[in-house]
Amino acid sequence: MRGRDLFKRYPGNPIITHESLPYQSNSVFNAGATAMEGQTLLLMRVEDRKGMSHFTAARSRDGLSGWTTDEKPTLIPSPADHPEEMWGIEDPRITYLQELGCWSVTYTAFSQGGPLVSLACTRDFVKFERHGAVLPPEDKDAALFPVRFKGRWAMIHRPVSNWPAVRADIWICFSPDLKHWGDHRILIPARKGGWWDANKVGLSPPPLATEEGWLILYHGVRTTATGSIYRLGLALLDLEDPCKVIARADEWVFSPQESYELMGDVDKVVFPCGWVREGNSVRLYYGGADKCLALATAEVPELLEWLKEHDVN
Ligand code: BMA
Repeated sequence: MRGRDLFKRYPGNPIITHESLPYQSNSVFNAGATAMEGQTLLLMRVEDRKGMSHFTAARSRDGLSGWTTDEKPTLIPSPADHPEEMWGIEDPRITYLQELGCWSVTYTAFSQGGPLVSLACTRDFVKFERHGAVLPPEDKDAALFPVRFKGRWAMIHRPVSNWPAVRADIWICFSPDLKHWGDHRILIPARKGGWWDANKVGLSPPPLATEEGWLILYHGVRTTATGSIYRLGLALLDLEDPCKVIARADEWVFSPQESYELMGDVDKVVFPCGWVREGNSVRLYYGGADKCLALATAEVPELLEWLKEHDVN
């Protein structure tokens, strides 16, 4: 099977642009996604014309078209009681926590000290209960698993280190209460040298439960003479012990190709923050070049089969 066939772009892409929002903005991209009351809900990152981001919800019956967007921003930065949100909130990832009957939203808060991981919970995507900053800067690309492991919640995140040179690996940590996080360890390291995912990787959408393990879609950032290229790769974690990486593919599976991915506010970027499974299919929602929102679909069994063929873990 050829990697380029795994994710199929929706012919109506881009599905949402800043021109289609009910109020003026600079861009709409990097949306979290979930199924809710028979609809697909996107929590979209909207960048305003001051440069700061907030979230606005959009809903669709089939998850493909007919999107209706909240008339006003759904969640705005609240620097008065959360100073870490002074320069905006970005890149939400949504996980439904059945045990608590709510959705967690992990997002990047752009603080004075740099980007960090914040957490909020919601039951309706109207009211949000903030848990505040859960991991200090620089840290991004965080998402919760939907279940506890041996009594503890688990979160994937992506701190940045400058040792021995700047590098960014995917980490995992655990918490008894969603507030205090510990047992930090590297989960998926960036590769080195000439690899497409050398030096900087990060989780894209939250881990997806499959029959064979937690499916991980992550981004790898390649630095070139003309800038970065954001591409996507696959890995698989053990269902019982998410610290165990069962497989990791060698090649990327999705890369900027269409004009709305190649050209925007940041060129050559595909950046998903959400996917929704329906039967064997998955709908992947991704930001195109930090400007618009696009959709691609894939078959989960095909992703798992391809991952096995390409495993170099
Ligand atoms: C990352 C994040 C994303 C963005 C990407 C490309 O660091 O900030 O929000 O889409 O860079 O610019």
